[in-house]
Amino acid sequence: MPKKALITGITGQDGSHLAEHLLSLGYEVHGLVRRVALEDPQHRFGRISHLLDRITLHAAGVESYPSLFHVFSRNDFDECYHLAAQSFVAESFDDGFSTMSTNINGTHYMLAALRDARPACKFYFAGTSEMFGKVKEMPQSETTAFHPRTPYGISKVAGFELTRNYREEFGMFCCSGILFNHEGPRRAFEYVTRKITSGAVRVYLGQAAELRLGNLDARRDWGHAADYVVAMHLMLQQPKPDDYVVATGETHTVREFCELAFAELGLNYQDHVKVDPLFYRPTEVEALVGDASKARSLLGWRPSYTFADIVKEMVKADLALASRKADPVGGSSLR
Ligand code: NDP
Ligand code: GDR
Repeated sequence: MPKKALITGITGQDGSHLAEHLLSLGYEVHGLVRRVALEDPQHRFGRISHLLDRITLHAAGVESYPSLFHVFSRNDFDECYHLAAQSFVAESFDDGFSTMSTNINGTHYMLAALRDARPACKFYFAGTSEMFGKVKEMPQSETTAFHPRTPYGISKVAGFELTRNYREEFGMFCCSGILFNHEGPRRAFEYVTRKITSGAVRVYLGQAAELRLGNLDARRDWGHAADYVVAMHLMLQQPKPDDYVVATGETHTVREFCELAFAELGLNYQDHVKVDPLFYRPTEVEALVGDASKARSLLGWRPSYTFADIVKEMVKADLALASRKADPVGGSSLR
């Protein structure tokens, strides 16, 4: 019998990579989507359109216990990957309440519905390096104290604690991945990496003269989403549930990302990137770098993409996208 997995947030960057990975391992893959997505598949299913005939979708709201209970009571999932979240940090400053509601209540309802309907189902929570925020040490590991600096980070700390509590209080197999930034050509346009690669391509094609960004000195530990979903799956295959940092151990500035991306197109970023205070955050997470030794030794996980590989792949993909459409790569004015 193939294992049955449910992915919430299957329409997102990670959900689409995870669905591919689990299908390649022989899983029966199910996804939870908003009803509105089912009504507008052309726009909402862009990242999973190539998988639609191999997966089963269920319409449910992560903020509705009854709709989750309904799905869980009719399907005996072995594993559940809870990825659905309001994941754009800048948006969380503008609307902290809806970020908290989706990310905290959504996680709580998922856990409660699983406990009531499928307590044996293993659960993965999408934790994040944003929980470290104003970092207490370099690099950050599973033992580093949290100090979130954004409503998003706070919501994820709450989700992390709920997940740990369901493990301890109800004995459920609940794990959190503390994943550092991970990217790729499926990243949405408002995140800085995709904003840079799509923006550089627009400049290269003469569709834009400049690219406006915020803090170029912020440092992130950037990996590739295709590598990181492998770690999510490995966490749920261990004898005991636990939490793991997933990171490359390298840190780079936004400026370095710009330098490589523009250079890939034969351009100098200094001629085109303009700093705009609009894109600064009220409280910034200045520098992140993860220590993934636990994932390396217990899960046998390691990243396969280098920083340079990721930048190259994203620029190449945006260039290919631009050649398929007239003005395809968007351009984001969002913070
Ligand atoms: P995306 O933003 O690409 O995907 C988010 C997913 O969540 C989408 O499928 C979206 O559905 C769904 N979603 C958002 N709001 C709701 C809601 N109110 N109800 C139901 N579904 C909702 O994120 P990623 O794939 O990049 O990230 C996956 C998870 O991992 C998130 O929880 C994120 O916070 C976390 N994470 C991501 C990291 C990264 O670097 N990518 C690092 C660490 C953690 P729809 O398409 O309908 O909008
Ligand atoms: P982040 O990703 O906040 O780390 O969250 P993002 O790419 O949005 O920002 C990274 C860094 O770049 C700086 N920056 C800008 N960011 C954006 N979006 N737009 C700009 O114009 C810009 N200029 C500079 C930011 O200030 C920041 O320091 C991502 C998300 O995927 C989260 O869901 C996830 O939890 C974390 O990564 C780990």
